[in-house]
Amino acid sequence: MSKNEQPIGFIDSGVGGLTVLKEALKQLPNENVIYLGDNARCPYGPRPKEQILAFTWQLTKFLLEKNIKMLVIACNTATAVALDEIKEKLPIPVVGVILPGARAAVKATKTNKIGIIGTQGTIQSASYETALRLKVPEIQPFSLACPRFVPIVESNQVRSSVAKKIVAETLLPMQRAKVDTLILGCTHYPLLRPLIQSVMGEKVTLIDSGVETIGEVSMLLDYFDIAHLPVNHQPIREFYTTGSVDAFNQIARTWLEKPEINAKHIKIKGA
Ligand code: I24
Ligand code: DGL
Repeated sequence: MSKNEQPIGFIDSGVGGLTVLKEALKQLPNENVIYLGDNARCPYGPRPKEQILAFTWQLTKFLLEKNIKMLVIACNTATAVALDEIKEKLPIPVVGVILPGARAAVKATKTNKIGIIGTQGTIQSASYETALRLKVPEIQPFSLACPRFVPIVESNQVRSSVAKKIVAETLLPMQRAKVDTLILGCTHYPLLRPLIQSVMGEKVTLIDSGVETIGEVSMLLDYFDIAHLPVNHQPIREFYTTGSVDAFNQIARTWLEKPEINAKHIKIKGA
């Protein structure tokens, strides 16, 4: 076993990818990590494909210069649009959040009826549907864009009655589709999980793509023999944002329960 100290890189359109990073800190506490959030240009969900692809490349190039050993595209929208191209061109392993979620859903379903919710970009790309059908042709995927969910989370309203109403209304077609498994195909949706679960009913299995993704990262670290072994000192955790450092720090410190987080601002052309 080696002891690879190079960091794992995480990119996202903003702070949503911190749901994925939180899982990394839990499942892989020895790893050095670098997170880059494109807060200046968030959200990616409603943007055209070409733009999402160009932005994701810019984020990727920034982290490549930080000597990362693996790249996690922690954003569903960016994964849907850019994973294939980036994976093909990078010399290091690149992991997206879609395949691990699809794999977990295939494992969980008993009826082959799997629902997917995400941003407009993610749903339009049909990436989850393609991934599911390639694995098991019999799967009947049912996709639904939920453009109102990210704003609920970002306005701190997940516990409000308005949120309850919006989630119930939006998920009506999903309830009618009688899925037994539902993929939370957006970084923000784990924060709405209790609401989504109560609307869909306790019998529906919810799949958190972020959780599954880190399971896969963990497996790849072992497969390529590049995991970082436990050491006596604190691992390095670096945060970068293209937006406001104060706003980023506030959310990251609370969410990760790490008051010591001090993000750095970076300038990206066009951001
Ligand atoms: N959650 C998210 N984004 C926000 C937010 C939030 N404001 C409150 N909460 N704002 O995403 C987005 C716009 N900002 C981001 C920072 O830079 C400037 C622009 C979900 C985060 C998932 C980890 C609610 C909230 C919080 C603390 C922790 C978690 C959380 F205030 F959801
Ligand atoms: N991170 C995005 C995703 O997972 C959600 C926020 C956005 O639209 O940028 O799809």
